[in-house]
Amino acid sequence: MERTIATTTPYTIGAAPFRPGDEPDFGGAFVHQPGDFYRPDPLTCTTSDTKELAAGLVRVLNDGGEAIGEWNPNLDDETLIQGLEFMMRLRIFDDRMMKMQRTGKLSFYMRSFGEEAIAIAQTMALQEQDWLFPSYRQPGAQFVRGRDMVSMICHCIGNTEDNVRGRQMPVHYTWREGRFISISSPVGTQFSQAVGVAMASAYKGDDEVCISWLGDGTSAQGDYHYALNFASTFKPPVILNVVNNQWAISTHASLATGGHTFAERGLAYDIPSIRVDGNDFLALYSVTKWARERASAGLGATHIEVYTYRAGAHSSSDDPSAYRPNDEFKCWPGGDPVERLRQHLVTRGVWNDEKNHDLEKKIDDEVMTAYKKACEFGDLASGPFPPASTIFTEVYETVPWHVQEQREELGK
Ligand SMILES: Cc1ncc(C[n+]2csc(CCOP(=O)(O)OP(=O)(O)O)c2C)c(N)n1
Ligand SMILES: [Mg+2]
Repeated sequence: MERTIATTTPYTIGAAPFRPGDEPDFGGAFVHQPGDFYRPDPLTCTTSDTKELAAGLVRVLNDGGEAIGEWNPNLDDETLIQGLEFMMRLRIFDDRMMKMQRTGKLSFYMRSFGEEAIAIAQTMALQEQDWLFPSYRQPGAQFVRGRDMVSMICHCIGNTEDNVRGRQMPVHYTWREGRFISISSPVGTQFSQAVGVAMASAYKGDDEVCISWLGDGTSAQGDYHYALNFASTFKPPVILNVVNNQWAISTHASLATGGHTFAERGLAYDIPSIRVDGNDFLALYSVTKWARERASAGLGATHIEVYTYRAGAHSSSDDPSAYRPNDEFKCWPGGDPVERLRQHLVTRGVWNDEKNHDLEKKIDDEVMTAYKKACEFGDLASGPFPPASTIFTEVYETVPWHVQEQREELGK
């Protein structure tokens, strides 16, 4: 990094490369190009075989929209168009929900802007029986698993049809049927939970792989290390992703690494580790499929750094213009994940402006209709909301005496 934070130690601590007013310049392109890296056999690959993959960057889509190299997953047109539709749905959904937040119809919101490919490509590469342990930046996995949008919006409003009865912050989804584990506000807890469930899955002999995601900032939590430690020792079927989107609210990722890539940290735990372009749908799909194959064969965990850029604000409560140049995301060498897959489909001759326009319109209508339907079960301004009694229900199988006492005191 060019700039350093003043420190009393002789060490240099990384800082954000650009601040408001600076001209952001990431060098125009990534150093690593599609086709640069070999794809080791997932069934014989050792940790040391992945050293270069952990330091480098697996990419498939080149700047011309072509799929290049050994990591090309060779997906058919239908699967790719489905992936594009899921990503467009997430982006349109996010934009609409953000507008709802700004007009007082939601209390809080978090978008996946710029990171749409991650949860979508990775969940598409898994099997239905696999378990998802997401952070708040992977709601898109629910679209892949077919969650009803009305139910998602009811949760964000916290109305009577919210499946968690207003107990969680908006965007902290829970969806049992989709094996989408409840999102935790204290960041990082999902990593060790994923490893634990994967250990149980291996113990029972089930082919149920767990996947989890946490952010660059969150990887500084102990939870990250507990998870890698157990994953290293017990070799459960788990895929552990660090989504390096450059920012942890206003703290730059360089403060969390100390020079090496996030992926390289997995090597020290003897876990095969790969760094992948998080804006490249095909590369993400391919690396995740590779990791699943290892997990399913009983070969243990894979550690993945997903290299991307958080294009939007951290949340509806954040103003990034206070700590980074406004147009920094436009200079990101990874580009826009939705545009890149769209360009690939155009290059294959199966997509055009008209199809794109029609799909956008269809999704827009779908989101508006879902929002209106959700409001029939209560809106933020006037309710109705879940009854106060739900503070005491649906958490404990056997209600502890002190909670029972509180409930009686409230008279609900
Ligand atoms: C244990 C804990 N510490 C702090 C916070 C406040 N907090 C919420 S999100 C966040 C930043 C996380 O950044 P990162 O892990 O990079 O994920 P990103 O938001 O970039 O996806 C912080 C500090 C929290 N929710 N939980
Ligand atoms: Mg981050």
